[in-house]
Amino acid sequence: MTGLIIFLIFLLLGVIIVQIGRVSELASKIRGEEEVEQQSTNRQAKMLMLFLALFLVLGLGSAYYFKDVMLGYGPLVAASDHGGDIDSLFNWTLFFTGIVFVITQILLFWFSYKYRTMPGRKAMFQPHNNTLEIIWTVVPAVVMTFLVVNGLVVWNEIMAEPNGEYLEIEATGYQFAWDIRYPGADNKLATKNFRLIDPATNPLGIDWTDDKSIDDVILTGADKIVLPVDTTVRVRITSKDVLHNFYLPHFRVKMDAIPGLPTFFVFRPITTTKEFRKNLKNYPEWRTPYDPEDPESKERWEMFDYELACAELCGKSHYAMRRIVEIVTREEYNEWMAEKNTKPYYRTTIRGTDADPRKGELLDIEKKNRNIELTSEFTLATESESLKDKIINLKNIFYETGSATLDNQSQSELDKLSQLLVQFPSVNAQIISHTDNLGDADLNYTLSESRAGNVRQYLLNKGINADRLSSVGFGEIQPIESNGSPEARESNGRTELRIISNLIVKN
Ligand SMILES: [Cu+2]
Repeated sequence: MTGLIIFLIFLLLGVIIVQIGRVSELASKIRGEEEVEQQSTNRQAKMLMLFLALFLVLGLGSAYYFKDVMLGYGPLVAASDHGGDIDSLFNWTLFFTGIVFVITQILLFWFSYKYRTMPGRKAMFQPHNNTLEIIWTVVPAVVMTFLVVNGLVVWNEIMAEPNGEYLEIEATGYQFAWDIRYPGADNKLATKNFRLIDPATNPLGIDWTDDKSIDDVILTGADKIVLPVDTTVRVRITSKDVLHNFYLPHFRVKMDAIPGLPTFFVFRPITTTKEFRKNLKNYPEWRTPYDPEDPESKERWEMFDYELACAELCGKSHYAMRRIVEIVTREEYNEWMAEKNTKPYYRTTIRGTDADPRKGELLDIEKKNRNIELTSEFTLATESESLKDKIINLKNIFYETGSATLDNQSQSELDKLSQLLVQFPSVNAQIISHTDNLGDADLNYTLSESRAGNVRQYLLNKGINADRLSSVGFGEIQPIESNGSPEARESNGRTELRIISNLIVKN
């Protein structure tokens, strides 16, 4: 109904305008052409002046009225260190171009009013004027130089490589999301190679043979990007398919993500999400319900989040690249990161699978962790009365297939074991070897005997007294699991250490 009424109003307005036109046409015929033309010129000149006044007042007024929803004015102050510099650059540019804009508009309309057609008035012919040429060349040149030089200074400051400590993360854009990579405990991102990209197992093409890759953490999907306040952050920005743009509006960070051409941005967040919300609360328009339909819903300032947007129209789901960014205190960040660090991508998704180029190889971190574990198992075995605790499964002792020869991978475990035996001189122990049930039982028995013997010999070579260490092989008769699967057989073929006596020497 409202629509129909509005339509009718416009229709009637149209009819009125056409009718007025006809009336003035008739009037002109009666009064004579020239006089009518002069009247119309005068009227148009006055209307233009009115338009100028309205245009300037309404235009500048609405810009002022809506300033609070624009970045850099009102509550949306920059939340990064360099953001203020960028905002002030914009303000200076706005200041100069604003002055020029207002002056030229006024002159444009004023001239068309003042020099309108009049009876007997002739146009002046002015082919050249040196003074004018100099003025309108020098003034813009000076202003432009000021703006450009200032802009370059700010740009060079922002784009400088960080000195001192910084956190480096990586953002890889693709249709239609970002993969965000954190460096993990070592604070270093591993190298990448696009030839290693595999959509299923290695979407970023990370080189798993690079030690730095072991602890890299990848945030995918809707995981929010958490960053610590007052910390320099360097973002490596890349893309896998088309142009994207890494845009953090509240931090005045904006950089293209270009396939094949890595870019970066350095910035330092200075306001946590919580602080920013608190500031928004001071503005009445932010204290309205977040959901206008539901007056009970939270207020807008409470629901505010920093965001990462893609600022390059990259395809039909371009909007879906939005991600929430949360700035937290150092302590909160450390807590969040510690939780993420327990699930690095390599160790949760790649380790031990066919996609793992280091499958079957012990990593340094694994050796280190195993050494800690072995030490506590050994200590427990010397203190505990329970038979179960006294037997330690030496999980990182490996032999060549079907042979008693020790594999090189066993070295770390054996060396730690010899250290422990030196450290606990009162401990006597026995090396026990078991096999799975594949092949001939007698041969398995002999194999286990010589395997246990080889382990013992290794430890003796390390200087352990022969009286303290015996060895025995049980072949396949003591499985810990039924030999149904390859995994079960693998755990049955094992080497154990049994603590036999712990002679406490009293002085
Ligand atoms: Cu995009």
